[in-house]
Amino acid sequence: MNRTWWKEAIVYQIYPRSFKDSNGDGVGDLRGIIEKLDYIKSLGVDAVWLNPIYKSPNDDGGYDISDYYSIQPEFGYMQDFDELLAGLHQRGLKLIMDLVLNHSSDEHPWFEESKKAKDNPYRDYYFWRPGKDGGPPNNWPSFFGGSAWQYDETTDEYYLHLFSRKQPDLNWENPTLRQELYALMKFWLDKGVDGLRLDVISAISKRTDFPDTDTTDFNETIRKYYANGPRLKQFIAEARQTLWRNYDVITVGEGPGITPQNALDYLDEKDGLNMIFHFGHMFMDQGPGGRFDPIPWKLQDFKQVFKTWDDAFKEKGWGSVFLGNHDFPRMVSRWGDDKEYWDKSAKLLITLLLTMRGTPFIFQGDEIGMTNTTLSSINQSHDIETINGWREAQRRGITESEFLVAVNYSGRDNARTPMQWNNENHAGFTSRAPWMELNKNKDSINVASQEHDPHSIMNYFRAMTALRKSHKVLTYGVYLPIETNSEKIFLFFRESEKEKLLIVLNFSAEVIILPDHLIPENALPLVGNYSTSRPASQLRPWEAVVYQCDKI
Ligand code: TEU
Ligand code: CA
Repeated sequence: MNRTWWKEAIVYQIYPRSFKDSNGDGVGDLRGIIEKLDYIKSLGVDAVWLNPIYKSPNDDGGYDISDYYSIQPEFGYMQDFDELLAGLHQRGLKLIMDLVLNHSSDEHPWFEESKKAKDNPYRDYYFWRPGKDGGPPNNWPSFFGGSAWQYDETTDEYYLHLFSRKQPDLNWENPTLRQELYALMKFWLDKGVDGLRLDVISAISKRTDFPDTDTTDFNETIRKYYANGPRLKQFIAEARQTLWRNYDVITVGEGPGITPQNALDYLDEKDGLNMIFHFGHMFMDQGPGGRFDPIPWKLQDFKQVFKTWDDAFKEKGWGSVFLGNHDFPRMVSRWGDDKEYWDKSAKLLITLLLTMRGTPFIFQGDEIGMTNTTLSSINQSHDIETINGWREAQRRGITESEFLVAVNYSGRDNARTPMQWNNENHAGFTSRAPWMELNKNKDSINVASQEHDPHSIMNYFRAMTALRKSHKVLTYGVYLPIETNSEKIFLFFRESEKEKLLIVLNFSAEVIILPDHLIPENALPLVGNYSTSRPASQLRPWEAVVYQCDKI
């Protein structure tokens, strides 16, 4: 397997609006990130993935872009971006930009033209269709509730928006539009960015006959109707051949609906992406109704996802590993225990993330164990998915307190509360009223309180990034899960010709006695989340240990 920086990198995801405010307007900005470059470097990460920073009405957290060539005014100016990129590169850090090419904002000039008339030159930059039987052209639901079609009376037709009404889908069938997209990507690549995270790339090829979906299971509808369209491979290959191959840039495709069976179609060495984000584990606690229909998840299924996807990329291709991001609840609250075993389970999840095969992505704040927040009313939410979801829930007679239980478990606001830097006002995120309320635990969970504590989650994260760097087996070694039908423990080896590490994770609050033979006699513990020793075969609550095993 050829060695490359992006397979060896640990990536830190920054949601700019909530990272650091430098000018006291309560909104995070680029200069705030510049202030924190040494902090980011100190974590032992190698690259930053920046969520969208382009001009946007902010209907969906910046994923509704109205000008791909300019910076969101609240975030700063283009020279701030140039300084940020230079600052990252000076520190040996790379930058992965987030580009949203499946849809634009409805305030983008392209759409403002397109909606004017059926014969407007920009009409086919988007998907317009006449209604059917007095309603939308088909029964596709939007990710954000309601129909995926919006009627526009100017031309008496509907336009497609898989996401919000303010995010009309771009028509990649139109070669002129594709050339415009390549031009805007070229603008950023010429600035020297090192990677592109391609938002919802799996949906850019539409089934232009727009058949009705035959299932009420939303994630199945994504897989069968929105993702993996007929020309997806062709569009990716064209972008690669036309543009990306001329730059030393990596492309990470966000692929809801991409399956282990078809993932390699999109990761072709010559014509494909470099890696994808898959969502195998990300919907396992969502029922047929999607995000606000939470169901319990099983550790067996969780473990199976890692095995299934590692098998998919055993010979070819490359995956990313993430346990949380700006679209999902905080990893310690979702997969760990953010109450009694907050410290141990946060460290255990960091251990899993940094010993698994695939490029690890850590979301801002997860390195200090930030947890879910608690909204006490829907109007505290800033997320269109939650706000629209509430409108749908009301129609089904669900009360606000019932809906808030689902929102506080799986809503996206959980991950978007401002970063907690210290225990000063607004946790040092801003000097004035923040755009979004901070988590109430900001005084006990913050960077400053962990910086000098050798046993803090943050310093455990630093130890784990150092471990991953000093043991190449964690990057290039094979992943060998130890099959147990346990709902409590997750065990696996990472092995190369030279090294063999055993990772032991207790995903429970119980003391687990492991079968004696399981941990090799001479296994040497390298890192663990308990600072005291114990009999090797006894795993304490939420205990994580990385052992060095002899290569026999
Ligand atoms: O998310 C697309 C996606 O993968 C959805 O499943 C995602 O989980 C979203 O929250 C809907 O449930 C990308 C971005 O990461 C997300 O922030 C945007 O809202 C979305 O695309 C539209 O651009
Ligand atoms: Ca600001």
